[in-house]
Amino acid sequence: MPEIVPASLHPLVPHNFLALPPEQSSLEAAKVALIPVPYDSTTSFRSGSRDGPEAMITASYGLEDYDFQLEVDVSEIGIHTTGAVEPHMAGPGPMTERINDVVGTYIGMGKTVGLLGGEHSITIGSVQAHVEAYPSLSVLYLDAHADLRDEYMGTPFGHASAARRAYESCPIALAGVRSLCQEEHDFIGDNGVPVWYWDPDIRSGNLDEVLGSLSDTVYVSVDLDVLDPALMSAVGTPEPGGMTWHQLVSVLAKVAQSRRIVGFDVCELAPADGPPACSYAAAKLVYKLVTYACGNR
Ligand SMILES: [Mn+2]
Repeated sequence: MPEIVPASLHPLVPHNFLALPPEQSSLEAAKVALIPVPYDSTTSFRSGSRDGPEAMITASYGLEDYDFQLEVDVSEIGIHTTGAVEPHMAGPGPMTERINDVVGTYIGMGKTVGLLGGEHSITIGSVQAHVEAYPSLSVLYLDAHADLRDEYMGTPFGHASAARRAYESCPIALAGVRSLCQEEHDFIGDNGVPVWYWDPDIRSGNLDEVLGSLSDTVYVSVDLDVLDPALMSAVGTPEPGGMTWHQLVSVLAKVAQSRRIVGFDVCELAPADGPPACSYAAAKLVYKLVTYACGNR
């Protein structure tokens, strides 16, 4: 039973995604569990994504509950914002296991899980937990970088290896890539990993082929640096070029039309590195993913 809030407390903003009242944000009432993961221990260029989850939650207060494009009132889906996952100080390996455990627990409760990052390494544990629950899972990995290094700066569980670890769990397709090292280029070639390299015209190239490689059950992982830094400068590794907002949303819409999105994450928001509009865009992307995952079931 959602708790009753006395009328005198109504002006207090509930501290959760979309600032929802208990009847739309309690664990029992919600279809979706959003898990904040304020973690950026393996970030190599600039840190700051540990502040990403909090910035997304605060920015979400300003979002309209109704998505006019999808004709869905997102608040009615029910969104529970969980407590933040505490960083594991024994290193990225134990942190991956911790995320796997937490995500698996919420999936076990029947929730659709979304992670608020945090750096991109948090995807590894989340994908592992989702594969366990959905054996036919595939991953759509939207990122300016390939993140396919076997190891980076002494760990196989860092942000630069997130796609590589995910690939070991289930099929993965990369989109928006515009920066990679020789090792990653060779790995893509040797293993036939489906990659849509960034192209300003999203109707050209092999995007349809790459999206077509996804199975029916999809986990969407977004590194916000897939967007043009002109729009999204608040990321640890801004890479020139990149998608516009509408291009990114239309890729997600395309996937949602023919596939079931069962989980997602939005990573690498480092709010101090950019204007407040970046946190707002990140929050809106989370909201879109909630809707694509649950809005038309
Ligand atoms: Mn990236």
